[in-house]
Amino acid sequence: MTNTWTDIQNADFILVMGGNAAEAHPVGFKWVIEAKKQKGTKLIVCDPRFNRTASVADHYLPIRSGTDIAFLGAVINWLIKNDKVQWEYVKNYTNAAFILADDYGFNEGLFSGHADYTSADGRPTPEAAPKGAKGGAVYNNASWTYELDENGFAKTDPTLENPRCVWQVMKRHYAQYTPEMMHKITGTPIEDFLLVCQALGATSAKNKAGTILYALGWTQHTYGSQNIRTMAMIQLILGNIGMSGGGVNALRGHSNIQGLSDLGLLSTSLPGYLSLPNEKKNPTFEDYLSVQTPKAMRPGQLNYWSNTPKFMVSLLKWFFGDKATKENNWGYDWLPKWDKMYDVLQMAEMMYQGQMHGLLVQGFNAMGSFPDSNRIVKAFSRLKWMVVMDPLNTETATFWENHGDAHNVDSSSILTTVFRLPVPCFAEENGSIVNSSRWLQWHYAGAEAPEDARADLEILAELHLRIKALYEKEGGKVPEPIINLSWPYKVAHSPTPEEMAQESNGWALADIKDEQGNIIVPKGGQLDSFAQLRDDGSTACACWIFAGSWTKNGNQMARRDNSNAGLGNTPGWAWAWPANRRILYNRASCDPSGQAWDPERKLIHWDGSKWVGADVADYKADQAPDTDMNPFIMNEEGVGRLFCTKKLVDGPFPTFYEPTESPVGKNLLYPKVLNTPAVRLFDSVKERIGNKDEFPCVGTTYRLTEHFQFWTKSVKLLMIAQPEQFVEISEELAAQKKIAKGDTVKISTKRGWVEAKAVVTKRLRPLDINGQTVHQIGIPLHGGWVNVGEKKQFLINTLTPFVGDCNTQTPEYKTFLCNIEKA
Ligand SMILES: Nc1nc2c(c(=O)[nH]1)N[C@H]1C(S)=C(S)[C@@H](COP(=O)(O)OP(=O)(O)OC[C@H]3O[C@@H](n4cnc5c(=O)[nH]c(N)nc54)[C@H](O)[C@@H]3O)O[C@H]1N2
Ligand SMILES: Nc1nc2c(c(=O)[nH]1)N[C@H]1C(S)=C(S)[C@@H](COP(=O)(O)OP(=O)(O)OC[C@H]3O[C@@H](n4cnc5c(=O)[nH]c(N)nc54)[C@H](O)[C@@H]3O)O[C@H]1N2
Ligand SMILES: [Mo]
Repeated sequence: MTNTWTDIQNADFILVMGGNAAEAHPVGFKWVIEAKKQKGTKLIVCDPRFNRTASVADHYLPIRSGTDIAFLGAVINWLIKNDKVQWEYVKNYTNAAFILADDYGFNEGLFSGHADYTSADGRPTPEAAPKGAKGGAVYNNASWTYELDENGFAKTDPTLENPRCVWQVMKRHYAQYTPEMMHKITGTPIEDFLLVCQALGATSAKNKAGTILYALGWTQHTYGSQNIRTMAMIQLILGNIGMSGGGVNALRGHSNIQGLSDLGLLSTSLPGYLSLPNEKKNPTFEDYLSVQTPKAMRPGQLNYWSNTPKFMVSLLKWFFGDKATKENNWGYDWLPKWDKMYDVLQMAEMMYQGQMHGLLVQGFNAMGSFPDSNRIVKAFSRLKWMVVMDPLNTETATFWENHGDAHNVDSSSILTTVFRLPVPCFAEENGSIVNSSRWLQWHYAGAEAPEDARADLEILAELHLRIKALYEKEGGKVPEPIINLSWPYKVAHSPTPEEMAQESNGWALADIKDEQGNIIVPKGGQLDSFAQLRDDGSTACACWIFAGSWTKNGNQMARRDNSNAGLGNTPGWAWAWPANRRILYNRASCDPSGQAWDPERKLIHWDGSKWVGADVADYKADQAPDTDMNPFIMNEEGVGRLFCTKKLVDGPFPTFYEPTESPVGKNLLYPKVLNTPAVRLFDSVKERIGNKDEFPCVGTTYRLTEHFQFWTKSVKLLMIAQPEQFVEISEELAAQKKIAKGDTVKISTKRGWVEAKAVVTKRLRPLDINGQTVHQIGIPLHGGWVNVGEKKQFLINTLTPFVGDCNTQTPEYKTFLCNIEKA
C-alpha cells in the first residue's frame, strides 16, 4: 500500500477492482465501512462476479476477466477529454512535460524496438531486438526514454504542448480507448463505466481524494504489472498519490508476503529492494554501483538511490562480517550473480526438464498452488528428493499418493524420496509480520509447539552449519560464500527471531559520528535510521528499509499506542517502513510552496524551517520547498511516471492485449497483436494452451473467507463452515447446459478436469462481447485430498495455465478457457 489501512477512512471515493477485500481482507475492510459511515463515501466494485465486497457497495459493475486495461485506458481518455485533471500536480509532480526520444514510437499494438514494428508517421525505425527472441527479449528498449540535453538532463516543455512530450504522447496512446471500444472488449455497460469516470474525476479537485484497493484480480494476468500501472497513472492524473485518502493500495496475501518482498526473497532481489547482481550487467562491484546508483535526470533533484553504496556495503558487512573488507570489495564476488529469474514457473520447468535433483519446500504447498497440477506432478516426479518443512501434512508431501479421481497418479512409477520435517506454525513463535500497510508488527507465541517440531530457524541454521563443516573439511567449488558467512548468534544452531530483527535494523561497527564529529551511535549500538548507514564498512544492516525498527529504544515493532496524530494516523502503533512513514510520497500532498493542497487534509507541511505534521515527511526534513527538488525522491526524474521508460519489459505505456487463452480470439484495438508480445511461454507448454472452440467459457479462481489457501482444510470447524467444492455459474449458462442447482459438474480445460457442485446464481451474468455471448465461471481455489472433511477434493490448479506475467511471472490464474458439463 502507498497509504495505510487506517487512512482508507479519509477517502472521498473507493474503487475496489481486481480484489475482493470484504472476503480476503475482512478485518482491514472495516476502514472502508468507516469511510462510508463517517463521510458517506461511495464504494464501487468492478469484478467479473458480484462478490461479497459488491454486496456492500453503492454500485457494482461486471467486467470480462482479463480486460481491465481496456477499461482503465478508457478512464484515462475520459479524464483527459473531460478535463478532470489536477493540472498543477500533473505539471509539477509527473513526467507529463518530459520530451520523449525521437525514435520512441508505438503503432498497431507494438512499441518501437520490436522486429515487426513500423512507425506510422514515417519516423526511422530504431534498432529492433532479433526476430524470434522470446519473452521480454522481443523488445530492444533503447528508444523508451527521454530526449536529453548536453548535461544529461531530460528536456521538458512546461506548456505540455510539444507533440513529443509525455502528456501528448499519452493522450494519443489512449485516444482509441473510447467508452464504446471499452464496452465491446470488456462487456461493461457504458453507463456503469461513466459512473466510475465521474466518481474518479471528482477527485481531481484539490480538496478531494479517492483510492483504489486491488489484489490478485489485477496481478494474476500476463499483463498484471501493467494493470496496476494504468491505475497508478490515473491516480497521478488526479493528483491522488501522496494524499491522505488517496494512493494505490495493494492488499497483500499471506500474513508476511509483504515482509518477503521487503527482505528480498525473490530470485533477483536482495533485502530492501536492492537488486541481486546480474551476471552480465554487474560482474564487478564497480559495475554494480554505477548501474544501481542512477544519476538524477533533472538539475537540483535528490535521488535517494544515490545512497545505494551505503545500503549495499552495510548489507555485505551483515553477510560477511570481518571477512568483508574494502580490499575485497566487501565480499561482492561471493554473492551469486543471476542469469535468469528463478520464479515458480522457471523452477517447475527446470524440474520438468530434469535439470533439478532436489527441492526444499518451506511453508509452501506448491502442489496446490502452482498452475497446471498434472504437469507439476510430472515435474516433482523427476526430483530425486524433496524436503517439506511444514506444520501440517500437505498435498506437496503426498504428491506421489494415489487418491482416485481427485489425484490419479501411478505411485509405483514415482521414485522421489520425500522427507517431512515438522515445524511450529507461525503462531507458535515470536516474530514480526509486515502487513499491507508496511507496518512491522511484533507478535508473541500464542501456544507451545508440539515437541517433535523444530523451528524453521533451527533447521536452516543446522543445515548451514553442517554444509559449512563439510566445505571446511572437504573443500569444493566456491566455498567462500558459505565459509565466510558471518554467524554471530549466541546459540549457533538456534538463532532467535529477536537477534534476526536487530540485525535487520542495523548496528554500528565503529563509533558513528555526525558532520561536527560528535558520536551519534557508539560502536556496537543499534542504528536509529538509515541516514546513519555508511559505505566505509563502519555499519552493518540486513535490510536498510527496516532501519529504525529496533533502535537503542528497543523493539519499535512491539509498540501499541494507537493515539491519533491527525487524520487517523497512529505513529505509535507498531513501526512502518520506511522511517515510520505511513503515507509514501506525502510531499506530493502539498503544493510546490509546501502547503497542503487541501487545508482540511493537512498530512505534512513546511513550517518555514522544517516539514512537520501527522506523518514523517517523505522528503529531506529541512529541504525548503520551491527549490528544484521534486517529491518523488526514489525516481531519477523526481516526479511520478506517466511514461515509465525502460522499467518494464512490455512497454512504457500499459496497452490492452487479450489473455493467453482468449474467449474472443481477436484484439479489437490492435488486430495484428492478440497477446502481449513479451510473454514468456515455454515451448514445452504450447500444446497445453486451449482454444475458444473447444473451451468457450472463461474460468477465474478466487478465495473464500472461510478458508485460507490450502491449509485450513485441516481445520474441522472451517471444513464444517465451507465443506464442499463448488463453482458459480449464471442462470443462463445453467439453462443452456441443463445444469440444476446442486448438480455435480465437470469443469475441463486443455490441461485436465475437476468435479464440483454447481451454484447457479444471479451473481454471474453472461456478457455481450462485441456481439458474442461470453460466460464466466467462478471457481474457489481451496481444495485438495489432504483434508478432514468427508470427501477427497480436487486441486483446482489442475485447470490453470502454466504462463505468467511478463514482468513478475505471476501465473495467469485469473483468466483461462474452460468448459462445463453435468457430470
Ligand atoms: N480468507 C482468506 N483470506 C485471504 C486468503 C485466503 O486464502 N483466505 N488469501 C490471502 C492471499 S495469499 C492473497 S494473495 C489475497 C488475495 O486477495 P484477492 O485478490 O482479493 O482475492 P481473490 O479471491 O483471489 O480475487 C479477488 C477478485 O478478483 C476477481 N477477478 C478475477 N479476474 C479479474 C479481472 O480480470 N479483473 C478484475 N477486476 N477482477 C478480477 C475475482 O472475481 C475476485 O472477486 O487474499 C489473502 N486473504
Ligand atoms: N488457482 C489459483 N492458484 C493460486 C492462487 C489463485 O488465486 N488461484 N493464488 C496464489 C497465491 S496469491 C498464493 S499466496 C499461493 C499460496 O500458496 P502456498 O503458499 O503454497 O499455500 P498455503 O496453503 O498457504 O501454504 C503455506 C504452508 O505454510 C505452512 N506454514 C504455516 N506456518 C508455517 C511456519 O511457521 N513455518 C513453515 N515452514 N510452514 C508454515 C502451512 O501449514 C501451509 O501448508 O497460491 C497461489 N495459487
Ligand atoms: Mo498470495
